[in-house]
Parts: sequence; C-alpha cells; structure tokens
Amino acid sequence: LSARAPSTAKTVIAQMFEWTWESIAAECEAFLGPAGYGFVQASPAQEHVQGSEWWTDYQPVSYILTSKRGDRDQYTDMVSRCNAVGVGIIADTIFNHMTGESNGTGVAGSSFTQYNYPGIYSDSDFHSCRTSITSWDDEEQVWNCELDGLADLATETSHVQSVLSAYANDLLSLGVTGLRLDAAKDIDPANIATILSLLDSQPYITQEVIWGEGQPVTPQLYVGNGDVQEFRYTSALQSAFTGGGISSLESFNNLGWVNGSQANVFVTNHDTERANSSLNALAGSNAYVNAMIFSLAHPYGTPTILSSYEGFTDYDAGAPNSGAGTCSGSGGTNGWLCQHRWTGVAGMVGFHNNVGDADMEGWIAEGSNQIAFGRGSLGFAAINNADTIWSTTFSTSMPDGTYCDVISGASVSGACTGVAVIVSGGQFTANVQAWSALAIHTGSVGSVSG
Ligand code: LAG
Repeated sequence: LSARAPSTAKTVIAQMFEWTWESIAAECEAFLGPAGYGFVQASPAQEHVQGSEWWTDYQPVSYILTSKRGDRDQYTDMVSRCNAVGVGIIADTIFNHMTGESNGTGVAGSSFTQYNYPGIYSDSDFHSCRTSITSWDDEEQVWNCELDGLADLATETSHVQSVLSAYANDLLSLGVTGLRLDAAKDIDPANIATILSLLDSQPYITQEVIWGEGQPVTPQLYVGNGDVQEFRYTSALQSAFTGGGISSLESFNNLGWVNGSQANVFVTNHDTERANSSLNALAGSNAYVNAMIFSLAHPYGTPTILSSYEGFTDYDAGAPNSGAGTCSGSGGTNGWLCQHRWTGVAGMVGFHNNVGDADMEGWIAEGSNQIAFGRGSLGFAAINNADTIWSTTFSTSMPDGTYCDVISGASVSGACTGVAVIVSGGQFTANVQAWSALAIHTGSVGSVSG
C-alpha cells in the first residue's frame, strides 16, 4: 500500500460487491478478520437512483448515506465492527459525476433533475460539455465530457471540491480507512489532488484509471494521489492463464506499468467479470482460481479479491437475496460466490500476510505453464496451469520442517487437513496436480495428518 496507507501487515482487499452493510459486518467477524484480510472495499454508500440493476449505485443523487445496501446507522455499525476485527473499510466514492437519468427520486427520497440536485449542485457545477466521451485519445473530452451520459462534475471549482471533500470527510469521521476513486481517469488528477488536500486525515487511496493503448490519460499521471488500479495486470493474467503461458509472468517491473508499490491489482473486478475483459468464475481449467493464487503469491501490487454473485452473465442483474451476502464453509450460498472463502484463496491470504515484502527468489518455469518461486525463506508457491501432474523436487530456502499446503487445506491443531510437504536440506518433493497449485509458508506448519 502507498504512503497514505495505515501501517499494517495485512494488505489484501476483499471487494464485497453489492453486499449489504449488515452482511459485510457479519462476514468481517465470521471470516474476513480471522482469515487475515486487511480491507473490505464496499459498494458506493451515497444515495443513488432507484432500480433493481446493480449499477444504480453509480448514479449519485445526494451524499446522504442511504443506499440499497443500507442506511447511515448500518454503515457506521459495519465500519466499527470490521475495524474491531482488524478489517478497514474502503469506500467506493464517485467524484466524477451524478446521474445519467434525467429526473427522478433517489433511494433516500431526494428528487432531482439531471444537472440540478437541490441543495447540492446546480447547472453551473457541471462541465459544459453535455455529450458522452467519444474519443479516449482526447484528454479534454476524457476529463470534461460525460462518461456514458453521466452528468460530469466541474471538479476544478471550489464549490464542487468542497462538497466532495465534505462527503469524504463524513465517511472518514465514521472510521473509513480508504477510498476507491471511481472513474478517476475521467477527472483531472490535479483536481483529485486538491480534493484530497481538503481531507481531515490521509486515507488509503486507490484510483480507477483503465490504461488504453496510446491514450494521453495514463495511470502514471495519477500516482501522486495514491495507488492506481493497474488493468494491464488484469489483462496479462487473463491471456497468460487462458493459453498464453504463465511463464511470462515473472516480473512486471520493466513494462512501463505503475510501480508495484503503487499498483492495486486484481484478477477481476465487477466490471471486467461482466465484460469478459478478465478471467471470471466461469473460466475453464480452474484458471480463475490459479490466477487468484498467483496474484496473492507474487510480490507485485496490492491485491484485491472480488467477492461477487452468480448470474453476472446477465449484465444488469442485481444482487441475490436482497443483497444480504451469505457463505457457508468454503463457498457461497443463495447465489453468492464468496470467492474470499475459497480454500486456496483464503489460504493464500495467510501466505501473503506471512511473506510480507520478502523478495521473489528462485523463479523456475517448466515449459510455459508450470511455474514456481519462493518469497525469501518465508514461503514457496508452485502453480501448474497444464493438464498433466507436475512431480518434481523443488529448491527452497525455507527452513527444514513439515508445512501444510494452503491450497488443498490448512493447518488445524497442528495437523494438515490437506497435503503435507516436508522440507529438508533446502529441498522438497511434491506433486502439483494438473490445473492446480501448491503453496507453503512458515506460518502454516503441521504434521502429516492421519
Ligand atoms: C466505473 N468506473 O469508472 C464503475 O466501475 C462502473 O461500474 C460504472 O458504470 C462507471 N464507472 C460509472 O460510475 C456502471 C455501469 C454502467 C452504468 C453506470 C451508471 O457499468 O453500465 O451505466 O454504472 O449507472 C448505466 C447504463 C448506461 C447509461 C448510463 C447513464 O448501463 O447505458 O448510459 O447508466 O444513464
């Protein structure tokens, strides 16, 4: 995490997409905290347009903290209960725009017409370009015209800056730890800097800036404000894990991407899982799971794990179960996927926390789809994205001992519920199953069960 982040050894973010505040609070206590997640990115909190589609959240009507996900009291309760178990809340904030809808009443009862939100904004608070962005090669348009017809806030004005910073300060006063800046790419980074300078404390910042070939508005322009979401990572993992070959993924340092210390990375988010611009839960050959394991094993970036719901193939479909997220054991129920609980994913959160910022060492690739590497002497991961078992002897600087593979199980009361790996003299022999992985770390020791 960037300099703005609170100091913590736990940096993995779970994006609890469309979960209600009450269900997030319960999941912090039941699973996210104990598993070692550092943060939850929650859906937008502010009043938005009505409708059953999930994306109503992204059309703000006011900054009253009432949304389909819950009200202000429930939001406050979520923040304090998650904080209490070591999980900070990252609020998804929409600084770029208000509604695309031309008029209506928001979910908290505020009426509006587009460009006129009584008591908050009037016509002159919006950019004069009242048409959608058509060319991403034109910086002027990207910053000053409309994203998908959404009323584009004049973020260079002191009124808009003071309204947005007051909204963010309200969230911070409730104990929020970080902000995801939605559509940051569509805001001049200098305006974001001014808004952030008006905040009462320094939250973790992650900015959504989707890189596009040859475009003038680049992720690099935003690093002065905080972390930036590096979508080239998302694309690279999609192509590598679906045939391109994962042996290409050793380093992301000399590709012109944002530095790993300022990159927020993910296998998928709520937009890309719907758009097929990333892997998603429907990917074959366990590629989705293996890619998440990779993102938690590799040192580049601060990883986010999306936790979403079935039925995302229907682009508009809102959350199941009225938004109340439910999981059981290592999976989801009632249409929720609960990726954050999947055994290998949760196990790798422990791995990620245990290895910290230890360097990658001893990278090996066997063909183009079998890779392995250590993280100092604290952990070692092997990923097999091929259809044959990978049986070999690996070299590691981990100390002699018996370790529980965190992909097939865990260490429970000193015994491995899955595979046990014996490291001796800097080596171990293991079978990495087809389309699977194996990962051990010094925080997961055990004995052979049985
Ligand atoms: C984001 N990042 O920059 C969010 O990650 C993304 O989910 C948001 O779009 C987008 N910015 C605006 O905040 C989502 C949906 C859009 C939806 C929009 C506003 O992906 O599909 O647009 O939220 O609700 C919808 C309709 C559009 C229409 C627009 C305006 O789908 O067809 O033009 O509303 O009425």
